[in-house]
Parts: sequence; structure tokens; C-alpha cells
Amino acid sequence: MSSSTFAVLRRSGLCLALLTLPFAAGSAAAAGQYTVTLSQMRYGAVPAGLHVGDVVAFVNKDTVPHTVTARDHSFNLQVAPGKSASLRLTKAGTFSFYCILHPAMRGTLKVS
Ligand SMILES: [Cu+2]
Repeated sequence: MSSSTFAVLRRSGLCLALLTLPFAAGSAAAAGQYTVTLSQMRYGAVPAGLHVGDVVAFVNKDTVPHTVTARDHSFNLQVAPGKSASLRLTKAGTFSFYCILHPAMRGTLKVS
């Protein structure tokens, strides 16, 4: 009897760990929310001090579509005119990005 009780406890303990893991990871360093404005065919200033788990919203104030495309293809956002698209940072590193439609538009995300 005691062994079956123990087994149940172990199972529920495992479930609890799996359920709480994503929340623990997400709240570990109070994820930040940032905005980069796309305007006049340029990316606005990219915030410094970005961390894994942060979310960066790209807001397109131009009348043409833009993309936010990583050189290493790790992300590729389409941002319609007047709309925004958000990117959750999932790994550390320095990521150069550009607009596929207007390759002169360039920026860099530094994530630690
Ligand atoms: Cu563009």
C-alpha cells in the first residue's frame, strides 16, 4: 500500500514539475516588452539590454509592408502597413536583420 501511494505521489510530482516549468522559465527574469518603430523606410532605435524571453513589437508606420528578417533566418516577421508584429527572443546572441523588400533597411538585435 505504501509503495503505491509513493508511486502516485511521484507521478503527480512529475506532472506538477512539467506544468510549472514554462512559467518558472518565463518569470525568471521578468520578461520585458519593447517596441521598435518602422518609419520612413528605417528601423527605429533597437533597445539595448535585451534578454531571452523579452518580446519586441515592430510597429510599421509606413504605408508599405516591411519585414524583419534575420540574416541567419532564425526569425522572419511580416509587418503590414499600419500593423505590428511581435518577436519573442528565444536565444542569446547578436542577430543582424534587414527588410527583404527594402534591403537598405538594417538593424541588429543584441540578446543576452
Ligand atoms: Cu521594408
